[in-house]
Amino acid sequence: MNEASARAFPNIALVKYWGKQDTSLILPVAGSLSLTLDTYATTTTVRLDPDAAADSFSLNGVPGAATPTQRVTRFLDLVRELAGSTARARVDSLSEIPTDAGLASSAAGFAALAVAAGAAYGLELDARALSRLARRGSGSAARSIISGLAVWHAGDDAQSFAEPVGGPEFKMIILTLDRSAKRVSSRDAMVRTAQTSPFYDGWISSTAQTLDAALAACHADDFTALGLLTELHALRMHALIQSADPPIRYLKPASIAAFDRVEELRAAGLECYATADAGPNVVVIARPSDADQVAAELVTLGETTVVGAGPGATLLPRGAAG
Ligand code: 2P0
Repeated sequence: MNEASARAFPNIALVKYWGKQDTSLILPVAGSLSLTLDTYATTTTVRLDPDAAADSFSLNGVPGAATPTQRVTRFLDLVRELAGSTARARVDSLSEIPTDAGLASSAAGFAALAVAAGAAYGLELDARALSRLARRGSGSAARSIISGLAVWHAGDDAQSFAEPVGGPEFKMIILTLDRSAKRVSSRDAMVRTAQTSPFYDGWISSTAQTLDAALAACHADDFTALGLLTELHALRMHALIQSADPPIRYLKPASIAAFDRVEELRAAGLECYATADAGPNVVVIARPSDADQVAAELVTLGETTVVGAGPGATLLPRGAAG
C-alpha cells in the first residue's frame, strides 16, 4: 500500500505530562494518565510520492506553514528509517478541533499520522510500537493511539509507550473561557520550567506518586479518588509552571472562577472536578449521569461541550477519508 488514511482523537490528561528527560526521543520525566475523547477527530491521509523532492503537508486544505511542515518531515524521516525507504510523501490532514477551544491538536495529529504513515510505508506496527512512534511527534500523541483511559509510561525508548487502563466511566465538560491564542507553547514552557523552577524535582517525584494513586483509583473503580487526584495534579502543574523564570501563567481570572464554581458544586452535592492544560480553558469531569447537569451549571461561565471516552487511532478503509 502506498497510500493510507487514519483517524485519531485528542486526549485530556488527568495526571499531566510536563517535562522531558530526553527532548529528542520525547521521553517524559514521569508517567501520565489521560482519556482519549470521542469528539474532534483528526483524519490524515499519507500518499507516497517517489518523484517528489520534498514532503508536502496541508491542514484543512491549506498548505502547512514552514514549522509544522518541518515537524511532519522530521516525523516521516523516522518512519522512512524504519521502512528503509527514501520516498517523499504528501500528507493531508483534516482537523475537527475548533482552533480556539484550547485543545492541543498535536496529540490527535501525530497519532493519526503515525498510523497512516506506518501503513503507507508498509510497516506492521502493533499498538505499542505505534504509541512509541507517535510519541516522537508529540509526547501526548502516544496516549491518543489508545482508546479511553490510557497510561503513558516513563522510561527509556522501549519502555515509554501508552496502554489501556480500566477505570470508572465519566464524561468531560470542556469549558471554553478565553479564545485568545497567545501563549507560550507547551514545548517551550516545559523547557523553561525544567531549567528554572526550584520546584521541578518535587514535581517529578510527586507526579510518580500521584500516578500510582490514580492508577489505584482506576483499578478500584473509584471516581471520587480519581477526581480529587485530577484536580490536585492540575493545580500542582500550574503552580509549577508559574514558578518558572520568567513566570508563565496560563490560568486567567475566568479559569480560577471555574475552579471555584466546581468546588461550590461539589459542596452542594454535585460531584465534579476541574483540570486545565497549557491555556486558560478548563475541563470538568463528572459521572455520566451528572454530566449534563454540571454542564448546565457551568454555562454562565463559558461555552460547554460534553465529551466522552473515544476510540484509539484507527486505520480507515481506502477511500473513507473523504
Ligand atoms: C498533558 N500537556 O499531559 C499536558 C498537560 C499540556 C498540559 O501534553 O513537546 O504537546 O509535543 O511532547 O504533547 C502538551 O504537550 O508536548 C501536553 P510535546 P505536547 O496533556
